[in-house]
Amino acid sequence: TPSHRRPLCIKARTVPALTQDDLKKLAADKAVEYVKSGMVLGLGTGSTAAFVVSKLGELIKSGELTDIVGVPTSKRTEDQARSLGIPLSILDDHPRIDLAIDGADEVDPNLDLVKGRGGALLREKMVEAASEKFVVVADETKLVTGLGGSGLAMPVEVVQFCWKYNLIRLQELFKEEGVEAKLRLEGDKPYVTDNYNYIVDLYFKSPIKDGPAAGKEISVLEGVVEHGLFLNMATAVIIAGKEGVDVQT
Ligand code: ABF
Repeated sequence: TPSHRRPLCIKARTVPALTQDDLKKLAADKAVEYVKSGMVLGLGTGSTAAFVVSKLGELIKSGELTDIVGVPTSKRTEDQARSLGIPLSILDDHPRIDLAIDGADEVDPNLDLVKGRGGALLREKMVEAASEKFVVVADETKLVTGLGGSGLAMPVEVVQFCWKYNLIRLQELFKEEGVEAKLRLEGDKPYVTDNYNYIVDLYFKSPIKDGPAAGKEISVLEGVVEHGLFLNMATAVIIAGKEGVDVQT
């Protein structure tokens, strides 16, 4: 058969499916577009935020971003940023942050968040509350219709002193919802935060009905340091999914 008469057979190119890490990186790259030279940046914690920090490191190294100061939200992030040559500071010296970029564990339709499964909730909340803009980066697996309803932990950082007493008080607080409270462990020892506290993880059976009320009730308990409900804090959420990157504000 002459070649022009042969049936045309176009082999479909198989595009490899995006992995969860690819999605996290897509969200991170999009968030870094918000960064301008001269900014003081809150540097988040977790695997998605780590992609942000590494991209920032690249841009600073190449000279595309200059005069950046990073305020890290954990010792892990501090180590990563330092290894990439990102100039660092703390809230004491930079109490006003232009933009914080961080991951989340759950994102609801109001852009309210559960954070802290990575254990850095206290520093994250301090830094993000001090930020003029707070951009969240996440892949689509983090989207929920109601906070706490994923069956995964809502963390509460508590002082080590009489942690069991506080664990029971937290469980009592949400007795009607049938919440189970568990001390977070690392191996067979309690997990210790960067601030030398423990974490009590709360497992809700259904979404938290009134987030602000729950947050207040938790916060007033003596010995509670911080909780993982980040309400009314996010300026924008960048969600990467198989269909593309979506920015919600
Ligand atoms: C931080 O890292 C935390 O608030 C949250 O717990 C966690 C999310 O991690 P990852 O991006 O690895 O899912 O943002």
